[in-house]
Amino acid sequence: MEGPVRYESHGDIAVIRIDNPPVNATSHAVREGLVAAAAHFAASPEKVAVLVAEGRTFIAGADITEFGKTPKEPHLPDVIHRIEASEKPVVCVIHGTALGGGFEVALGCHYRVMLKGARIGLPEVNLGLLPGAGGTQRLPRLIGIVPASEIFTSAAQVKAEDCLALGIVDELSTADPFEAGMTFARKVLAEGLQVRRVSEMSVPPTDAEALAALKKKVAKANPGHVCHLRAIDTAVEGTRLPFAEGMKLERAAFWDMMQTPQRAAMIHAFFSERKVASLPELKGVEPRKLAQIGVIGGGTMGGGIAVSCLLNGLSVVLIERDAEAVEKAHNGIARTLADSVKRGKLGADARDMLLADKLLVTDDYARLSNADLVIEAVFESMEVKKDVFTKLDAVCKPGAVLATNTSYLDVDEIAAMTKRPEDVIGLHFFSPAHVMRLLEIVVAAKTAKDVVATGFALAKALKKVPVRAGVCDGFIGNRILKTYRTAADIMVLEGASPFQVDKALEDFGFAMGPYAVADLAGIDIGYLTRKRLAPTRKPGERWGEWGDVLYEMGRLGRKTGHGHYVYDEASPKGRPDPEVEEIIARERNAKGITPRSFTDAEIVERYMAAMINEGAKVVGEGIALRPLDVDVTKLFGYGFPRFRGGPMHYADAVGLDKVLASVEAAYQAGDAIFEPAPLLTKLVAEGKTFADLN
Ligand code: T1G
Repeated sequence: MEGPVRYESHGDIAVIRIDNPPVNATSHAVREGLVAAAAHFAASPEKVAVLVAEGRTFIAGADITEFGKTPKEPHLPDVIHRIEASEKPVVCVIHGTALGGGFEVALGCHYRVMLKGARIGLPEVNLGLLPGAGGTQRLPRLIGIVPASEIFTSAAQVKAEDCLALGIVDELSTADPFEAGMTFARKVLAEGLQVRRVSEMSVPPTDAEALAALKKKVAKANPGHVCHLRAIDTAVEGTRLPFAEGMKLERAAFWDMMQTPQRAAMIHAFFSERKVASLPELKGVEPRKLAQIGVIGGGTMGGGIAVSCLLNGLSVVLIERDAEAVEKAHNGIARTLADSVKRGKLGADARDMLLADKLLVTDDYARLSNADLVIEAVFESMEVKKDVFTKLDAVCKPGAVLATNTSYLDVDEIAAMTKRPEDVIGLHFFSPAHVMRLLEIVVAAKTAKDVVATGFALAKALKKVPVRAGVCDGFIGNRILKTYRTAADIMVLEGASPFQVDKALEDFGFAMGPYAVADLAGIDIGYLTRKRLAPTRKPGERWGEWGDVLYEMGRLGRKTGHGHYVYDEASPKGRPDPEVEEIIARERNAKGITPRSFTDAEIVERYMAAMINEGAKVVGEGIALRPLDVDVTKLFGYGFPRFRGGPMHYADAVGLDKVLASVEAAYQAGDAIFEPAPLLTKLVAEGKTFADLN
């Protein structure tokens, strides 16, 4: 047989081998090949078949590059039905990550062998979908509706040991996939095992309370999403029907989800996350070696960066200014690692090894002499950074990469402080640095290409999502944040309550509204930013100053238990403080503003107009390479709702002409932040979309 599916005869055992790199996705050719192989097996003398895949993983799912195109037969559910309908047993071998349609193929086989270290999962909800090839109908029959629903609504990957315990697989193996399959096939022959179809099994009893509790938890964890609850309902209703009817119900539900804007947005997010990590300009550029990392500053950011490096196999030399700060930094890192142990993310022995062998915290800069890359994470002051980079220039070996974690300062100016500007780059982590996946890689004018490649290699090593950024105040994320935060302040000055603004944006899907974020980050951060930006403000520009009043009152947000919200035992998540409304009313009064009411829809429209317009400026100025880089930045660093795909994808969905109209309407008041972006105006004039630039 030609193509990505081959058929081999090994005596009484047939081996059906899938070879469709990079992840054996069930492309049209694979589906056709599987149908042909099943027919060949039925007509051949072999008594048992082994289904196995080449490369690093069993089937990793349906081929998502085919999504959005007209589906071609044979459809995956029909392919799986052909395999399951075989009169002779089919054994599949799971290695790597059998996800989505890949796991569904495995469920259609009669026996399942799994390699230790392998994982299964049904991550369709991460794409705005639900399992569409029998996952909602077979898995519940195998392990029950509630355990199955937990798997396909969490998109979690389930370890081999747990799969064996749950009864999802029959055996674990440490052999290679082919050997593991052959061994089990010989067992089938020796014991005369017959076909065992999951579709013919009856569903184990469902605990109604557990199901209700799961639905409540899923709805709370995925506000605004439709696919999670639809998946559970499909499993509950479908498995009450004869299997074939249940499959029809699942198919209908799957195609409903396929049509949703959420599916388009989440597929966009999926592919964009991969596109940002592979820059054409870096093709063939060899990154520099990365074994030992230096970190300057052991505070929240420096400590988090050190932990991220330690958890990903890199050794760390962390510099603090004196013995007391050294001890404090070391204890902070130890506490964070202890937390990882408590949450089961790290073994206690591994933690001890990291602290003993992979981490050195010292006040001696000379210990950086062998560092391959050093990340400075000290106070956001150009003077302090100048001192640090002058020292680094003196002690670091030739070829060491010198990185700054600054969140807005001029990386060109920092590079100019050294004799090696070509080795200087910005690596902007987001707090907490060992959790947040976004890493802005800020490329200065003189940064060498292999230093950029090294930044991307570090991102991969740390499992971060890297976005290339140019040099400007705030790079991509914080520059856009400044704009839509100002837009929110203007609406509050004009009459909206900050609490209404937060609620409207949380209903839109943001993890938190801007004022809850301000309380979390610290009102002092906002205060210092406003002071820093004040000289750059254009005449007549408006922005909120009540934050300065809160700052002067010592109300710094969560860390003091009081900011825009009051945080105490009664309301740990914070309750609106009516006194903030009085403070804002006084500011409106002093500025001669007569307050007006806002609808939630207007709040969202204006807020998003500001975000999209600034995003268009950032792309137009080349600070971000493409609109999708802005989307990824907001998705992975700022809690933008994934089911809306990012601000630029959302803008295309709304229609750029409508967005431009919102921007122009807001600009009537003369606020510079709403000056229409040239790129946005150009795309509307040409009838194009941001997607055309991706
Ligand atoms: N289809 C096509 N290409 C895929 C793919 C897929 N499902 N998954 C990955 N790729 C490409 C990816 O774009 C990249 O390409 C390369 O493989 C390596 O990926 C009917 C409808 C499997 C855990 O959601 O989670 O089945 O950039 O960089 O970090 O019910 O890829 O190299 O050219 O991510 O080692 C369900 C999604 C689909 C799995 C590997 N399946 N993929 O991670 O490599 S919907 C998924 C992943 C479905 C059924 C429904 C990960 C991975 P390139 P990578 P990785």
